[in-house]
Amino acid sequence: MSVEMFDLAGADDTIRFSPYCWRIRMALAHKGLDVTTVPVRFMEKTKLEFSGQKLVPVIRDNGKVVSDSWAIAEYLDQTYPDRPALFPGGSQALTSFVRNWTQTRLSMPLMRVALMDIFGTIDAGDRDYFRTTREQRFGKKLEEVMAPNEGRAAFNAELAPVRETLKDQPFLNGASPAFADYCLFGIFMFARGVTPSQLLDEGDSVYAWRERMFDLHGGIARKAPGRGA
Ligand SMILES: N[C@@H](CCC(=O)N[C@@H](CS)C(=O)NCC(=O)O)C(=O)O
Repeated sequence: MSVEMFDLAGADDTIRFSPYCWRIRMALAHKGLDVTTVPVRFMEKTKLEFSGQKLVPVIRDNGKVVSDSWAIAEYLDQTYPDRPALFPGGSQALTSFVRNWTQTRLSMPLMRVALMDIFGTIDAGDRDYFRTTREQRFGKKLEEVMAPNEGRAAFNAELAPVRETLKDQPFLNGASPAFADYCLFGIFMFARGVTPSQLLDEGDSVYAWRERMFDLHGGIARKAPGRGA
């Protein structure tokens, strides 16, 4: 039986752009588990009522319901210990650093590049909710958050330690990918889902890593519909 995964969707519900959901799409593929995704738009939270909270991703696996991407990754390693590990060799604590670093340092520069692209990607019925909640969060109008050139430069500056690391090894986890890679990759899949803006230069070690990530697990990420590269 396949794992059911509730996943944030745009107006075109083949576009899945949540960075947290992409972490889990990749994690499920890493574990070799079949998945059936259920698209959820912002105004369709009733679909999540069974989980007792309002955010995606949520998975249902053999009747077990788990929400929150980090809790899901832990659940998958605990439940499927004989399959490739998401936290190999006791790497969970350091992976937590990668998770928090992506969220605290990369999200905001990316918003400056792509916030209005998200607005253009989501369903018309989601736009009032999105504008209200995000303007509360950012303390300004969506349009005032935008500063694409500065955002792209800041995003690339933040990637400096990743860039250095990936000059010496193919994945953040080392010779093969693990959840640390998926935490960062989710950010790029979010960008690919919503924006045609190019974030990386071709000669960049991060660009080469992202290409390797696109190709993992039968190329599920490369095949996913999106508005960008
Ligand atoms: N800590 C949660 C965060 C999940 C989260 O923020 N999900 C966003 C999508 S990227 C969401 O469901 N947003 C719905 C909303 O803002 O109403 C995780 O790691 O799963």
